Amino acid sequence: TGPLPYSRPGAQPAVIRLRALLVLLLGPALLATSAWAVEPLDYRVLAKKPQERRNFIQGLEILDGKLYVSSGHYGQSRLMRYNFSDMNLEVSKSLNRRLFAEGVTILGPRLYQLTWRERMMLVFDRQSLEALEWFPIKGQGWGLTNNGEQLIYSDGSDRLHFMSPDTRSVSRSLRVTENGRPLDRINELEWIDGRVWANIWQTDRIVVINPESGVVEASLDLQGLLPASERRPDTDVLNGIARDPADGSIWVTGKRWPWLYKIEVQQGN
Ligand code: DDQ
Ligand code: CA
Repeated sequence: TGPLPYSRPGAQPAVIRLRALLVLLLGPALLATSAWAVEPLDYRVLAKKPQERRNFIQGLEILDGKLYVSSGHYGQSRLMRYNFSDMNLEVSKSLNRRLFAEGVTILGPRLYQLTWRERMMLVFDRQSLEALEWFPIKGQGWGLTNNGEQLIYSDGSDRLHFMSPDTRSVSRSLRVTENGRPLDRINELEWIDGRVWANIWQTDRIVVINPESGVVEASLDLQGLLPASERRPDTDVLNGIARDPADGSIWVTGKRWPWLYKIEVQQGN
């Protein structure tokens, strides 16, 4: 018996080359149908609460029965705390008129509020909301949330930055992709069940991002949530996501919207 044809010297590299070619050609196609597949989500409105229309919502968070709102625009930027059950405004702090307020989140004993082009992170005492200090950040400040350990912020690009509140330096920057392509204009954020939910600026869409891979795993289209009849000339885009840790409910709103909506999200088709 002679040698098998494919064990002839020189034949094996050709087989390997063919296999490499197949992986190269089929790999992306396989990824596109599995790892990259964006699951469409559906929603149902369960409840709504009236909201001050003047609030240009840039950050939204709920903790211990309180709703924290960061409202933007130069000369109008504020940090507010409402008693969430009756929406009674408890604290309202006006920022310096040169600051444009962005995302807000509470981690440990501090509340953090981002500013937009000023690239400053403002630090407040969580209880008293007394301003304590500020520190500079890399890039613009857009959305802000936390995963219990790190602050996570967006800067208007396709990146999410992870920052320890102790070191105050970015330890990891994650590129967000949808169907394999960069997804930019990532705005308000919320950490929900191990994922980052994000508003995409100037769209009615919320995406669900895997915080390890940066892959958009699901997408929720909220077009039509605020009916045309309730819009005014100054009504701006969908922005603001908050999960109430008390019951896991999810609340969304927009810039100068009259309502906060409690939504239930299900798999779509
Ligand atoms: N951002 O929230 C998407 C980061 C910024 C929104 C800014 C919209 C109003 C612009 C007014 C600019 C005044 C110089
Ligand atoms: Ca939020």
